Amino acid sequence: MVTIFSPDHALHDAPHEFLDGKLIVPHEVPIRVQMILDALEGAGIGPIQPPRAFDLNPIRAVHDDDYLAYLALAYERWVAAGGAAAAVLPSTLAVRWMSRRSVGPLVAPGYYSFDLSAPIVAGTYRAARAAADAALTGAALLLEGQQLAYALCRPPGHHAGRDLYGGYCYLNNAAIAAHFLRVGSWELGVSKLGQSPTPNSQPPRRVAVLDIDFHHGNGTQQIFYERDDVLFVSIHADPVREYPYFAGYADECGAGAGAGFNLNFPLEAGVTNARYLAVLDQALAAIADFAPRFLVLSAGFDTFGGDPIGDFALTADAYPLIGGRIAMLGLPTLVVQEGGYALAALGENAVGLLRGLTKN
Ligand code: SP5
Ligand code: ZN
Repeated sequence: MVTIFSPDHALHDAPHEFLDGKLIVPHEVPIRVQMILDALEGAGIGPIQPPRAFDLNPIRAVHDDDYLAYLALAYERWVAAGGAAAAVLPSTLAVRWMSRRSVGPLVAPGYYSFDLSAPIVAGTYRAARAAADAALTGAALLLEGQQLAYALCRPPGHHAGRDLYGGYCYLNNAAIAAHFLRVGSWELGVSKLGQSPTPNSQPPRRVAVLDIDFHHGNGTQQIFYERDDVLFVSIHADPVREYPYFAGYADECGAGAGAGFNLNFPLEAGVTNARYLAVLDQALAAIADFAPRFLVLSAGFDTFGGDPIGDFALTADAYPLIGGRIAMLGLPTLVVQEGGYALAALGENAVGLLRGLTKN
């Protein structure tokens, strides 16, 4: 089992986030991944490697060019136009009947984001690129024959849509990796893989994304909503009561060719280990039916009972069991780090999940 990690994550360090009208200390902080890294090293769970450097092509396959160009220069342009040096946060959001494109330096944040929890600082884009590179490196390792890789990504990604950031997420690491696994390296013009590509005549390499973060992966859902070659399955807090509120309901099943290839399991507060595992079994049965060639696991530990923004009741014992059940699919699996904010528990929970995944 290889872990892919870049110290460049620390370039993204938000000064604050808005929550319920309060400017608060951010939940999504650099020490999160340091806690996990320390625990992995302590557990001797396998090598930790830096990501390979990918060009923009595999990211452009998932995110719009204008969005990427915005993210790359958002902070400098914001500051030059008189925005607060602390971070980019919009004043006016594009919503429903007022969603015309307007992308001046102080206004573009409102066009390209959907909440006030994802400030952009000087190093945000570089950190997000490093996280996407970590996910892509993990995907490349699976394409090269590895059975399990862990992309220790930060910032996380599953709330980021094709052209929309929010929920601490800017680039959708899991979606970028899933699409890369789906199409292979050759279509993306990436020649760095140490293996000749599988010919296109081979059967389609369908990919499943299983999202076990506490929050619905609204960005990943959007990206694959009309596709039948990438199945998206998410187990999460019912959006009736929890973020992201406006997506993640059970009747969101996919559209067009993607009808039937999006599966949401919204859950009540107080979910226990036993309850979670029973729902996980239903999710895994759907994935097994789909018969993918690869699995991408969007892994958040905000399902833990002690998480400051979650309301499930999972204990540390749950994560090895969750990993063990997922491993029973027998699929080459890329674990992509998403949320989880109970700092002191993150290391144990990550090690637990990975230990479960490496059994049988
Ligand atoms: C990647 C990720 O986990 N992003 C989550 C972003 C959530 N931001 C809004 C959190 C709303 C918290 N509501 C507090 C409820 C306290 N029980
Ligand atoms: Zn989350």
